[in-house]
Amino acid sequence: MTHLFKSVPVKSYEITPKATYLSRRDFIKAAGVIAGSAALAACAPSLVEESEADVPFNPAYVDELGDPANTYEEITSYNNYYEFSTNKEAVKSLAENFNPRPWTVEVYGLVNKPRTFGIEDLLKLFPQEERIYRLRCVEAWSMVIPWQGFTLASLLNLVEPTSDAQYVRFETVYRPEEMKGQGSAFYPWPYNEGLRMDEAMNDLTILATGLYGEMMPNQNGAPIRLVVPWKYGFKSIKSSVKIELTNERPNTLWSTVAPNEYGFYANVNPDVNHPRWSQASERRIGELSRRETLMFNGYGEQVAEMYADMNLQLHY
Ligand SMILES: Nc1nc2c(c(=O)[nH]1)N[C@H]1C(S)=C(S)[C@@H](COP(=O)(O)O)O[C@H]1N2
Ligand SMILES: [Mo]
Repeated sequence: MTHLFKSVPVKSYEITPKATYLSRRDFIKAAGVIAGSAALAACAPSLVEESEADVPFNPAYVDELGDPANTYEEITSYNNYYEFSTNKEAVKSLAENFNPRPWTVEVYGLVNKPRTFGIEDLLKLFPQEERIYRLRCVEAWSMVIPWQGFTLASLLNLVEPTSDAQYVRFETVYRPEEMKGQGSAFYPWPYNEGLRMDEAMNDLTILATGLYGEMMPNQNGAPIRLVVPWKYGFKSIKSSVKIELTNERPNTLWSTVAPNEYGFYANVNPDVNHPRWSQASERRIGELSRRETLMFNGYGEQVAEMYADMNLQLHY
């Protein structure tokens, strides 16, 4: 299988303390280009190699468009995780006492081999690889995040979906004692999400267990969360405990709360605006000017085919 994106196995000796990486702003300065310009995407990595920046630069932490990853600090202190808070800056401290051990993920439904996995099993069974992906929130901000994890397909293949399985449903843990946001009657807890079978089996779709070579921080969805990089961030459900194979399209929290604003597919699409704001551009965290939003968040080559006969204005 060809990997069109950056995908390297995580080797501990390659993991340099994150503080020694160039910050996003230093990277842009070193590259000698203006943030957000097309030139940056095309030639940033080689420019940086030639610039002999005084801070070590690891080219592994650049996405396949040449965009540098956001800093660990940015990725872990600006989070959407409504189980804790709707305030992105407050999530980190509110999630501090959440305990992601012990943890099990039940994989069941239309499968030949249903199985409940301990998080340790998942870490042992599947080689953890690094994937540097853009994350585009429906609220029109974005980041580049170096995840590590494994493909959802590798897990599903192990449990053997039956030929009736058409969708995969995911559910976040329900722990109102530890997650005070789950006390809010406004949302139908637990958070749930879903993918069509082909989306779930796509090689871009991963279950992430960490970022920047470290175990997943609580605020980012410890100990395991879905990452579907061509869809709006809300599809990438955090802290999953259930994965169900089904022949019915699953309910999803956001399409239940506001069906006219959030559909089942939620593919990143600059041509379909949110009813209350434009989706044509986005604010990359750490950059000053806005950048254009890319169709399928820039992953069209790997995913557009799945939607070839769908009207994406209708199936938003
Ligand atoms: N369980 C759960 N998963 C969730 C959310 C949430 O509130 N609860 N927020 C989603 C949204 S809107 C986004 S943008 C991403 C943010 O992921 P990050 O905090 O790791 O950047 O997580 C998604 N997964
Ligand atoms: Mo989001």
